[in-house]
Amino acid sequence: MKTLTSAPVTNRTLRSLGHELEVDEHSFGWLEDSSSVRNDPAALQKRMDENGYLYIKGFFPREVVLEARKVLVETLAKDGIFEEGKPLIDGILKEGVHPKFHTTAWKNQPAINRVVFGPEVHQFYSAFLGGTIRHFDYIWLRTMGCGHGTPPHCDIVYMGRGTHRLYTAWIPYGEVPLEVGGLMILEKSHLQADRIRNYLNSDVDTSCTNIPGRDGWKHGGQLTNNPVSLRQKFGGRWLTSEFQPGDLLTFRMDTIHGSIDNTTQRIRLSTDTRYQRSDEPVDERWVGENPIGHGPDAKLGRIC
Ligand SMILES: O=C(O)CCC(=O)C(=O)O
Ligand SMILES: [Fe+2]
Repeated sequence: MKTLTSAPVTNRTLRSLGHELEVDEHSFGWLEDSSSVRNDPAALQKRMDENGYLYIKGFFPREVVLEARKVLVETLAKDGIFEEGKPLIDGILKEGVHPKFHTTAWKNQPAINRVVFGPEVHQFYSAFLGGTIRHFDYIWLRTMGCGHGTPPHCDIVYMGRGTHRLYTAWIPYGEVPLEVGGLMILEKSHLQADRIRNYLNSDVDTSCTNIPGRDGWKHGGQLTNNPVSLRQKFGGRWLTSEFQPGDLLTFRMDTIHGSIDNTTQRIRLSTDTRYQRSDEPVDERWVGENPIGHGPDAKLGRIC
């Protein structure tokens, strides 16, 4: 008997954390582009409620994002991570160099601030949230080399001490085809938040002071290290895109996301930044000139 199999969405083999992603149409798909409604706050709200994310292709002027890429690769080049003799702008990493984050290269960079705190973002979130907005000062700069992507997680566990009406903006600096490993979102996962309520209520900077041997920090923030079994459990598809400079992907604090492994020597440069209404409480770990972040001053002990 002939078995019915659904068509693959891509012919590429994709992995996340080393696990081969199922790429049939029930398991994998493309993010929906909302650029046609980018100036319609009611439509944006409705889509955010339904999908847990908004993907807006061509949100920023391309040249503004490419200027930020130039500044970033020039700054990162000082660490000696790029192969010599190749155009710097291509960001070709030396063999054996596997960076993931950079904690300082984003600081005091007008070209990056122009993107992440510029007029497009400001206008967008003000309209979307219906009031004056503010951002976290900390900028998460990802410099992903060949190797594993980011484990599935929800952002709230890293930044939940203020309002939960907080949105992440994920912004690629350059093309991110599938093999370079962009962000992926687990379809409608925010609608299953009740299944992971304990996880969503946790805070990576809290430790259990009453349990001997567990007075280290509770967890690294990931939901799992297996994006494939997670999807099988939750249903829905892993959604991603072949990202272009200028694209914006914004999502909720309880939307499950992770990223695809980079199988190339090309650096995947992206930032993630956060926005909220300014009349709502803010998570103090991420504001100010030198945010304390997950450093020792952020740690809270509690009785578990
Ligand atoms: O870029 C990545 O791999 C992860 C990004 C992320 O977790 C975020 O934007 O919140
Ligand atoms: Fe995240």
